[in-house]
Amino acid sequence: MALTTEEYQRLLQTAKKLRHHIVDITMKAGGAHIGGGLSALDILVALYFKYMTIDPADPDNPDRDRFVLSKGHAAIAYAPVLAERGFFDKKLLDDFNKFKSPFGMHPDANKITGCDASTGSLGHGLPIATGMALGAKLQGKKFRTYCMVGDGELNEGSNWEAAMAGAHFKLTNLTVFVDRNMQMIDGPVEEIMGLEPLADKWKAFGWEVIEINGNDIQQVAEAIEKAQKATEKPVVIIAKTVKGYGVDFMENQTQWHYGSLDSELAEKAHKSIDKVYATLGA
Ligand SMILES: Cc1ncc(C[n+]2csc(CCOP(=O)(O)OP(=O)(O)O)c2C)c(N)n1
Repeated sequence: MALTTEEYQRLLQTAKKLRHHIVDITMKAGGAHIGGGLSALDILVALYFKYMTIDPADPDNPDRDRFVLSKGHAAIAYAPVLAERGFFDKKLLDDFNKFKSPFGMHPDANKITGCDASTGSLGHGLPIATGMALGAKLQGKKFRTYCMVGDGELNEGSNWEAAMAGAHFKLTNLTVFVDRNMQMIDGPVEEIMGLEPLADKWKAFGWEVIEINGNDIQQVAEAIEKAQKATEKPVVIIAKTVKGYGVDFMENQTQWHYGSLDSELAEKAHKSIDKVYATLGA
């Protein structure tokens, strides 16, 4: 096991707290991409609360690890993670996506402390992360770059150009997560533009592939530790997740790609989250 019982409990509690926060901000904002935010959250928690070398007091340190949220619409999960990690006051998120707020529906690195890349136009984050990792290698820097792409996002050809480059330049300092929640904006990924056999595709592009349950923090932790030891090939972690994870009426529902909550629905969402974490012992 990568995580001790105490670490696992700490990360579970953090994820639970953040899921409640995401529901609250979505309600206040009048809507957000909550389904893909909730599927991605456990990976963000493992990275930001255990594995990334970062310092909220020194957010621009050139030697810090980098993270690129290529599926930028999941800012509804990413911004609360940065706040919880101490990069800025979480009260600022009460105005998420409001006029003049630094927090729009997609993250802007020029406005958000701790955010390494502006994203939202799908297909651009992995090329950016690949450049960051190549830059580190050329400069002999030790920092690692992590990137998360959506599975629907892999419809964008630019990802595959970056995948070729990552393998060509042997970027073992780059780790990619595919949030394999099987859903995209307008339906199931395999119906809209099928990706299978996805693991074989990445392998053919020269990557080492790890497949996990991406909502199980222990499995996420184990995969990250394995990826950190890569010496030959860059590593992609295909993380099977559930879109809307933790909120029963959102899970695997296409219509919850983007949705809004009134107070009654938010209450139901909070109850569902508590139920899930009760079964996990948190
Ligand atoms: C270039 C581009 N085209 C279209 C969109 C609109 N869009 C936003 S989210 C999304 C679906 C992405 O699916 P996926 O990557 O699977 O996201 P997830 O289900 O994890 O939220 C689309 C098409 C966009 N943001 N950028």
